Amino acid sequence: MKKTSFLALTLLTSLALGSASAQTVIKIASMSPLTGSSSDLGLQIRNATELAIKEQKAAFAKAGFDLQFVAYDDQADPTTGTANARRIAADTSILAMVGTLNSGVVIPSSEVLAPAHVAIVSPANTNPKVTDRGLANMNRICARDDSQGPAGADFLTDTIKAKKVYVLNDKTPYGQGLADAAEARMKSKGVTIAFSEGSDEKSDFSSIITKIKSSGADAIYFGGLYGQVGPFSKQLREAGLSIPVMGGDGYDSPDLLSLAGTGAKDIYFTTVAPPIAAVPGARLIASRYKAAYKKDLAGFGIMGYDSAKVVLAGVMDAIKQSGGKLPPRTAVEAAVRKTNIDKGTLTGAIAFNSAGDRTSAKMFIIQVKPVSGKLDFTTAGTVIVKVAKQ
Ligand code: ABU
Repeated sequence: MKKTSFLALTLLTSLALGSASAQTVIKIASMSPLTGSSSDLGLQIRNATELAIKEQKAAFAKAGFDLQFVAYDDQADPTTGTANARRIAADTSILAMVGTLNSGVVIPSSEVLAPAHVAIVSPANTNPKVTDRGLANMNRICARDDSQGPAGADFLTDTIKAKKVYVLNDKTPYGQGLADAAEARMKSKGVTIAFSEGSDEKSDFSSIITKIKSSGADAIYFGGLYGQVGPFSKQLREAGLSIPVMGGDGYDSPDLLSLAGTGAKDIYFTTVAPPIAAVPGARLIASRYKAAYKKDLAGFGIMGYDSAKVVLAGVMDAIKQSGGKLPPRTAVEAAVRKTNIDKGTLTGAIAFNSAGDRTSAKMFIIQVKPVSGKLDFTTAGTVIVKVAKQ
């Protein structure tokens, strides 16, 4: 190649690169456990957020922005979550975050992100305190445990006809709050609480099982996550106890079945994430998800996808309000709270009340039972939870 044409080519290449990098970068973060015992749910949130962001890269490029995704692993640990939150706050190109899975992580992390005005849309955090603190940046598209606990208690008393219930929780804000809400409802319906305790034990449940046996309980309510409840159920059945186990959305992973093995019988749970069969519009996204991540899209992936859609709509609105320029985080925070989407989401219309709670959220009651000779999740009921706009 002649020296002059080589120089011309170099110039053209750098001009092309220059124009690509001239686009202002907007980053959207996700935060969830990508490692550890609840990573199956955390990866659903991460991956589905990434998918929604990739789908909108072209629209943002047309508006003059290079839309990027950055994922943080909180390991379901509040200290790791708050350290991540400090990094997110310091990276001014991050305008909003989808996450987290664990209420015990999002509560302190959102307090770090609040003064930096980083908007958060949670697909999964159900503890009432998540939104009851009145933070302008904190929103969620899922129902709350003050609805979820009573719904589980109602199922246990009205459908399973439990009379004496042993209540357990995992000692996290989620598990404890959920179990407390269920227990209060059961007590109000005349159910005897055999015993109520918290345990963060992950592998050897023998002493708890001995106590359950001698209590004469006819059912268990366990507020916890599948990584703990799976091995607990396995050991419970191995010890010869066949009483029903009920809990909340923390059970909503296929890994519950593999961890519980043959013990995955008579397990019931409420969940704030829809089963894939309840979301007709999820087929296309589910096939994209499978192609990209070699796993099936599940409930918390659906919730992660919709959370990302809310965040992206808020950022785009804020860009428009800023005359096409990079909006300040405060504008994104305000636009996200004003969300009023009724198209393009998988879980239906999304709007928030003044506290950041979804004005109409759905819950599902799931039963583990054999389907085509194999234990699986089946839907036993649905509950709509409505909250006032203000
Ligand atoms: N609700 C999903 C699981 C956990 C949490 O809220 O902490």
